[in-house]
Amino acid sequence: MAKSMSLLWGAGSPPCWRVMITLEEKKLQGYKRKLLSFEKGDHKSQEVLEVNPRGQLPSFKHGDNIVNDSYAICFYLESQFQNQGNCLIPDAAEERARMYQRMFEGQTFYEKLNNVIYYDFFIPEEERHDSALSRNKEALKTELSLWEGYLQKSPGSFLAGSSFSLADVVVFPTVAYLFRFGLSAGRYPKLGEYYALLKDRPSIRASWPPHWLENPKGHEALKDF
Ligand SMILES: N[C@@H](CCC(=O)N[C@@H](CS)C(=O)NCC(=O)O)C(=O)O
Repeated sequence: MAKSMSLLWGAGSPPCWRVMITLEEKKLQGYKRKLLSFEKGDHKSQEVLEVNPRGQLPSFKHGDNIVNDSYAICFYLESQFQNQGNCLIPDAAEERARMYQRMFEGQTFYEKLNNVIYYDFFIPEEERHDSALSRNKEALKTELSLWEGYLQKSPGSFLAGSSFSLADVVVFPTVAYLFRFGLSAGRYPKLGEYYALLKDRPSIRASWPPHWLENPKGHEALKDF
């Protein structure tokens, strides 16, 4: 089954990482995958554009079915392979509600993080303002308090509750980036515990960004948060 799947991916891309975690959780190892370089502009190549006209990664095919958005791929794989590997959508309505809520809030979390750590990358030099970056930092701090609170109130160790779910699949890469960029587990203890619990989960280990393995030392942009 996995042999009819192909994934075009980029190292360190959180959307790609979500898909790779899901493929591992659903025991779909053995899918075809090709690592492309953002630096070389591979994501705008004909090979990608044929699958994904947005020229973005991930780009994913299962047989003739094309699904490119990371959330869509995660839902697609979970529904097509419901009885294979780990079930990633909880049965209980209470946990399921929390899973959907945290998944979609996870997009805001990801955006607020990018607005800080990739500010210089996304904003042309002549449009950059210290005041804008400070505002983005304040917005990320507010976001961090929210997630710290969610984990504190969760009835289990995971975002939806007692079991690992699609909420963890999509949000974990954001949390991993926070710590890669120097977030203090002392100041955000619940996020620190969550990161420590999940980082060695087999699906996450197996899909860890290869350049992070080669260079375990991260950055310091969030050191003083
Ligand atoms: N909503 C998409 C976003 C995918 C995305 O933004 N991919 C980035 C890499 S992390 C990309 O390909 N960026 C290159 C570009 O937009 O030109 C998803 O979640 O899959």
